[in-house]
Order: sequence, then structure tokens, then C-alpha cells
Amino acid sequence: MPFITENKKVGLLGIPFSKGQPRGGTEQGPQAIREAGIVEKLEQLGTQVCDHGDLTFDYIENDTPDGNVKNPRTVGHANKKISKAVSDIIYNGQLCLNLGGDHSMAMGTIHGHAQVEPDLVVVWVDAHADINTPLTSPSGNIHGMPLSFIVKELDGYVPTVKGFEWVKPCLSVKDLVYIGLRDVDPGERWIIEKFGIKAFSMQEVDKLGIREVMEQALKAIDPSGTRPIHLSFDVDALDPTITPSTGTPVHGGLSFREGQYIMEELANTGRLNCIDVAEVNPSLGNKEENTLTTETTLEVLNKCFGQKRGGGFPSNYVMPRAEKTRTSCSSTKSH
Ligand SMILES: [Mn+2]
Repeated sequence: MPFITENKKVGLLGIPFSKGQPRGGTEQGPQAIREAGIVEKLEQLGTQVCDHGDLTFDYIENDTPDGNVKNPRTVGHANKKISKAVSDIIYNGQLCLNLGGDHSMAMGTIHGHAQVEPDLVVVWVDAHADINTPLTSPSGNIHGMPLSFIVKELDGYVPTVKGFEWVKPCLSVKDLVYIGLRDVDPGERWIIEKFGIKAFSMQEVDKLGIREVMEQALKAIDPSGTRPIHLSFDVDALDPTITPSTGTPVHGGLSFREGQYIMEELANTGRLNCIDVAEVNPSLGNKEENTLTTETTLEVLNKCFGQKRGGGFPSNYVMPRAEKTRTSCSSTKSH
């Protein structure tokens, strides 16, 4: 039986968290996306939304680095909470939409999703691979490491880290695909090649075109087209000219149209079951750049929920009929 998410209620979860990276501001992401009208826009598309509000997090004092890893206990405990909240929402049959927050949250969201749907596959749309281990990370910021903590094949490469004792690897590399990469660290590239992770960097997007990329990406992780899909969308996957308010922008990103096409194709599968929107940072850039960032994010994200660039109408749409009708030019000659 294929997994189907059609007509599912959307469970909205705010994840106002920023301790996976050095800049403040991503904790304001959920509020900024809400203020841009996410609930109203989803409802206009005929989606029922259940807003679960924002999670609250404990900030652990004297959270000294564990080796290279910064804020380990704070990020570890936050992700434990995120995992539980996401698994509850998915367990209740809702499509879980997570508004971040920095991308460290994806460790918790994927872990939580996997507790209910262990057969899930992950589409990671990002400029970065976010799969550094605590030993390969050049920065020690956990938002660049979430996948290493949950990928099964990295047993033996990921040391124990304080705060993460609860994490059980739950994702196989063959169930992960990347789209939009253009800033990948050496350890990450080694992992991608060593384990054969399917990765479409911007070079492949340029070479193949986004249509071919999406076809190959979905075929690679789920050839039978039956499995639940987890989309982890970092807004820095898009070009910084259209999503400027984000912490680690990289030039040469996905265009507005490529972003929309990715989401349209994912929506067409009917199997999107959990979506992360990460790294919107309203403290970066001016008001205009903030607005551009949230509006672009919503326009792209809407495509996950069936908004079509070619237009559409609800299934209960009634086309109004005219009482007095026009007379057309007759096709038979009258004179
Ligand atoms: Mn990311």
C-alpha cells in the first residue's frame, strides 16, 4: 500500500531555536513566518491547519563545549523535546510543518518522524550538507551536523556528545537525497562519496535541469513511490538575492522557479508527511530583506500544499451560470 497524505490536516509547530549556530535571530523565525500569513495562506488552499503553537526551550547554564561541539546540552535537550512533539503530531495523523529555527532542529524532527514512520525518506534542500560529524566540523556549530547524529552508517565516526545520549540513529544514507548543495566541507564530501549518498549540487542542477534532478532524486530514494517523505528545507538553498535574511548565505543558489518546481513535484507525490523550514533569521538584513525572505519562503512552500502556478479551483467549486446568455455569431449564413 502506498503511503498517502492527501487531505491530511496540517499540524503547525513553531521551533524558535537558535543555539545550533552562533547568531541570535532564528528563534524569531516562526513568528516572522506566522506574521507573513502562513495559516491564512494554507487555509486559502483548502488545507485545515491545527496550530500547535511554539515549543519553549531551556537554556542550560555553563553549557561548555564538548570537544568541538558548541552548546551541546542545550541543543541536545531541545532536540529531544522537538522529537517528542513531532512524533506526537504525526502519530495523530497530521502532516507536521515545522517552522524553525536553525537547522539543528532537523535532528529532532527526523528522529520524531521516524518513531512513527520508520520507512521515511528524506529530501534535504540546502546549500550545505549539514552532515559534519563533531570531529569534522570546522565551526563546532551543531546546525552543520544534524544528519551525522541520526545516520546509521556513521556509527564509529560520531563520538558520544553530552546532551545527545537519547539519539538513536534512525536514517540510512540510501534514504537521503540532497538538492542545492554548493558549500560542502571536506569531511562531508568524504561521507557523500564513501557511502554513495545521492547528491544534486548546483552543478548537477545546472547540468541536468531541475526537472531531471527531481525525477532522479525521487527515483533514487523511493523507486516504488510508496514511502513517507520528510522534506528538510533550509531557506539558504534558494539564492540569497531572494532569501537574504539567513545566517549562512551562499551565492549561486536555486532560483525562485526551481524552488517552486521542487515543491510542486514533492506535492505531486502525495506523500509529503513532514516539512522543516529552517534558518529564516529576521535579525539579519533590513525590513525589506526580511519581507522578501518570508514572502519568498511562503510562495515556495505553498507549492507543497497544492498551490499551482497554472491556477486551480477547489473540488467543491461551482461555476456560475449566466441567466441571460449572449448570442454568438452564427456559423450558418443568415444573409
Ligand atoms: Mn541547513
